Amino acid sequence: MAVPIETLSIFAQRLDAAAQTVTPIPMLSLEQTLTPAEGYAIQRELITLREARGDRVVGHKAGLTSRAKMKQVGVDEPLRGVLTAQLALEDGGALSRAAHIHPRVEPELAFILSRDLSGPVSPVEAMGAVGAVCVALEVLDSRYKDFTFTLPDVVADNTSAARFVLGSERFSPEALPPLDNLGVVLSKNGAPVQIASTAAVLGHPARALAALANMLHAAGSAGLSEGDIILTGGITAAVPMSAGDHFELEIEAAGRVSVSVTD
Ligand code: OOG
Ligand code: MG
Repeated sequence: MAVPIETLSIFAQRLDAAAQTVTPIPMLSLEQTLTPAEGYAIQRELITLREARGDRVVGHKAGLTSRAKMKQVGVDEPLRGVLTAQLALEDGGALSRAAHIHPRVEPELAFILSRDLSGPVSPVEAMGAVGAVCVALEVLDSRYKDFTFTLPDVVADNTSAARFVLGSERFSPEALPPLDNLGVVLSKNGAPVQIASTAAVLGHPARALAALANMLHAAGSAGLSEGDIILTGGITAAVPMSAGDHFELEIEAAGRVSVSVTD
């Protein structure tokens, strides 16, 4: 039997409160079996709660688009989440450790769309909607205890989205080498902690963008819009963040971005 809409709304409020009070909660699926579609309904409700506080949607994220990420969290299908204005941090900015439950950071390639994009689309068609490319650090902070969840749980929690930092340099896709094999180095306190290639993201990050547009289409949701910021998914497993840490990401030809962690 389908979960009543009131229950989905209570779950969204619970996740919202967990983030606001920096207090982890037990997985929702321990209390109630949820389908992926119900997870997305809770996610939508969670975004509505944020919008009611003056936040606004600025883009979308694809998640679990690399083997390294799927393996890290034990969920093996790509997911989608929503990026809002209040999640954005400036390049070189500071993240408060105390404002997060158990933050982790991961390296990503980001796209900014120069036109609307709706599924079904191929990766080549999707790439045609990309106006700019930049590097990005995504900070994840699962609202669930021990950073443990099932697919519907993590979808409900807006795919653990907490903050994102875009590199200040933007490149037109034509100005860059092919995006299917760019070197990636994530450093912590000056030493590399993750070294990889953009190939890890479904062979080419454009596939993650197409998958995102196609997931939205399959769900009957609105497509992507001109100006949207798109995170194409963690290229490596995410790294825990502690107060005092400084993280820097460099992707070959696509620039750098950094974030520091304060108490
Ligand atoms: C889920 C979010 C996944 C990505 O880029 O793979 C994600 C998680 O790891 O908590 O953002
Ligand atoms: Mg991510």
